[in-house]
Amino acid sequence: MAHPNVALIKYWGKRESQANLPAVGSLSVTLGALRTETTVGFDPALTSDLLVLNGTEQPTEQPRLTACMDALRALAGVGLYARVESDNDFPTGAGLASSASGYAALVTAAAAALGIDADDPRLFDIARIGSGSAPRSLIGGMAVLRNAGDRTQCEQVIAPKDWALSVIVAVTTEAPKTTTSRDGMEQSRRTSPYYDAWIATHQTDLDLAIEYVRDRNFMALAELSEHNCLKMHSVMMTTRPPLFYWSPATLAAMRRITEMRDEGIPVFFTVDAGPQVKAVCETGVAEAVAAELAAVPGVLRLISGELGYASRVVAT
Ligand code: 2P0
Repeated sequence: MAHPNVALIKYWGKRESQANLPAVGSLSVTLGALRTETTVGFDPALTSDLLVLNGTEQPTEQPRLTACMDALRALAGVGLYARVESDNDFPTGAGLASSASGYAALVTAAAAALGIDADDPRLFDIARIGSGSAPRSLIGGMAVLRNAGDRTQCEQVIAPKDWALSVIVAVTTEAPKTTTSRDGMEQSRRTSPYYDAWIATHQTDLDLAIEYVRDRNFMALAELSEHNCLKMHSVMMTTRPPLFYWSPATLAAMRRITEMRDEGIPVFFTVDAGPQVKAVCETGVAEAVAAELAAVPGVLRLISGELGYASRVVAT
C-alpha cells in the first residue's frame, strides 16, 4: 500500500529520458487520505507481466511495468513473471499522482514477495523507472528526492507526527488528463523558452524549502511553494503546443486560498499536471479551509487528510 504525494518544490523535466532521471530535485508532502493497494503474484504459467488497474487490464502500461519488474527480478535473482492488481481509491491519471503511489505500492509489494529488504536503497532507482515521483511515496511524510550521480536518493525531512499539516484536494474534474507528465516534460524541455531558467533557479528553491521545513516556518514555505508551482506552470504554458492544465475552478480555488492567507490563515496552494488544487494548511485550520473551498464554484468535492506515512505491506 502506498499514498500518493504532491510536490511543493516540483519535478518537471528529465536529465536523461532513458533512465527516467529527473533534471531537478523535489520536495513533497504525502497525501494520507488517498491510497493505492497493490498485490503482486509471481506465476510460472505467465508469459509476460500483467497489470490490472481498477479492474481493467492495462496493456499500454506494459513497457514501464516490465522495466520495473525486470529490475526487481534481477535484484532478487528470480525469473518468474507477475500478475499485478492495483486499485486506487481516487481518480486515476488526473493530476493526483496515481503513478507515484502506483509504482511505490508495486515496488513495496514485489520486494516483499521476492524477499528484497524494504530498506534497500536500490528500490528508489527501481521505483523511479516507473514514475520519477514514486520514490517520494516510498518514504512518506515530507520527502526530498535528489540525484546522486545517476542514482536516486530520497529521505524524509519531517515525519507526519512532527508537523501537524493537512492537505485538502479540491477536485474540479474526475477526467484523466490529455497529456501525460512524461510526454509533457519532454515537450517543455524541447520548446519552452523558460525551461532553462526553471532548471537554473531550482536548486535554490529546494535548499530554502528544506530549511523552512526544518524550521517549521509555514509562511515562508507557503510563499516559496506557490512561487515554485507557478514557475512550473509558466514553463508548461509556454511549451509548444501549450500545456494548460487549469480549469476556471482551478484559478478560482487558487485565488480563494491566497485571499485566506492574506487574512492570516496558514494555507497555500499547489497544482500539478491536472486541474485539481491542493491546499496545504496547518491542521488546526483544515476544517475552515475546507468550508471555504467547498463554496468555490466548480469545486466538485474535497478529499482531506493529514500527512501520510511510508509505503508498507498491509497483507501477504
Ligand atoms: C511533481 N509531477 O513533482 C511533478 C509536478 C507532475 C507535476 O512528478 O515521467 O508521473 O513517470 O517520471 O512521476 C509527475 O511525474 O512522471 C510529477 P514520470 P511522474 O510531483
